[in-house]
Order: sequence, then C-alpha cells, then structure tokens
Amino acid sequence: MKNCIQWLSVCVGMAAAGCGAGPVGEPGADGEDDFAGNEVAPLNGDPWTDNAGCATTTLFEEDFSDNAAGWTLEAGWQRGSATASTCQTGGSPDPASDHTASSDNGVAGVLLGGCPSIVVSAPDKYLTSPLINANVAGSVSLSFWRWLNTSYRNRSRVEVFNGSSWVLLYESPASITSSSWTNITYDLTPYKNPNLRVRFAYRTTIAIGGWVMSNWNIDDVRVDACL
Ligand SMILES: [Ca+2]
Ligand SMILES: [Ca+2]
Ligand SMILES: [Ca+2]
Repeated sequence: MKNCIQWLSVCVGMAAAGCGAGPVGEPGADGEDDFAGNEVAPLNGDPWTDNAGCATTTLFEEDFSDNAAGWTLEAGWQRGSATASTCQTGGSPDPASDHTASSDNGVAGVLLGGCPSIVVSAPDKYLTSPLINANVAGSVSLSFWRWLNTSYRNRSRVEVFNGSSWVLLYESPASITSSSWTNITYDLTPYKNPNLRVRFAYRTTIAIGGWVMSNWNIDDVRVDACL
C-alpha cells in the first residue's frame, strides 16, 4: 500500500510537469502550472477547472415577461407583475418591481402581492421550467435573481432534474428575509443532460409559531454553459 501511494505521488508530479494528457485547465495544459492559463486552484481535491478562459453560451433564459416558454405552475405559483404585499407579519413585502430592465415588471413567485398559508398543511408545490438541453461538453450553471422571505412554516427549495431524478440544490433555513434582489448561482455541471429542468418549491408545515411571510419572487433565470 505504501508503494502504491508513493507511485501515485510520483505520477501526479509527472502530470504536473506536463507528461500527462489531462483535460484543459489542469496544471500543465498550457505548459506551466503558474495559473497563467486561467487555472483556478482546486479545493479539497476537486478537479482543476478553467473558469475564466471559456466562452459563455446561453442555454436558457427567462425574464418572466410572459410564460411563452411553458413553465408549469402548481397551486400558489403565479407569473405576473411584481406586486408589493401587506399580508406579512414578518420579513419584508413582495417587491413592487421586478429585476429585469424592461418595463413589463414580470416575475414568478408564490402569490404575487400575497402570502401562503401557515395553517393549512400542504406538500411541496412546484414552479417547474421547460426542458433545457444541457447535453454540452463544458460546465453548466443556473443563475437567477431571488427575493425571498420565508420561515420553517413555508420551507423553500431549488432542485434540478439530472435525467433520472430530482436533486436538491437548496433548502431555505429556519428563517430567511430579504428586501432586495439577490443573484444566486448553482453549478449544474454534475447534472447536465438533454432533459435538464429546474424547479422551485414551497410547502406549508403545521408547527407552533412562525410568521406569515411573502415567500418566493424569482426573476431573470439563466442556464449558461461555459465551453
Ligand atoms: Ca423591470
Ligand atoms: Ca422580469
Ligand atoms: Ca408573495
């Protein structure tokens, strides 16, 4: 076993010196390992990546000016004009203005200008994107703008379909409040496939305490590839 570890060590050293034919972005790919090729140092043994050197290609974008793309909206989800709410007993109102520079003011969210119940139990309700062909060679990312106020009574999720099952990317903490649009990005590279979808969820859990809150507002969703 000791010999094996020593051999691996030697092999890695040789690859770094340029003897290995590793993927683009590895140390040695451009003949050196001094970060000159936009290499980004890996963390905890993750593969080397070449983030700054690739060309961005948009696979999907949505400003919610309409629903021509065909998002599926389960109960409580709406696509329409951003509308300030007054129903909340905690956190901030829904926004009065969307994130997009255009004037249509379109967003998607849970009860635009309203708040989901915290007294009627309901399982996850989803806003689901259309199919996004992410059968590409490079890295893939999801980004969107979020204005989210919710607690453990209406837990929020973001999930991605990897071709066979839904994978959790985010679940809201016990409480989250916001009074501005915040850009959120997730790496979808491990999940890329020809039938990729993303979905957002909220649910109602019966519990003691907790505030009535304005919940999800989402705008300017993008799925980009970096090739
Ligand atoms: Ca706007
Ligand atoms: Ca918009
Ligand atoms: Ca709302």
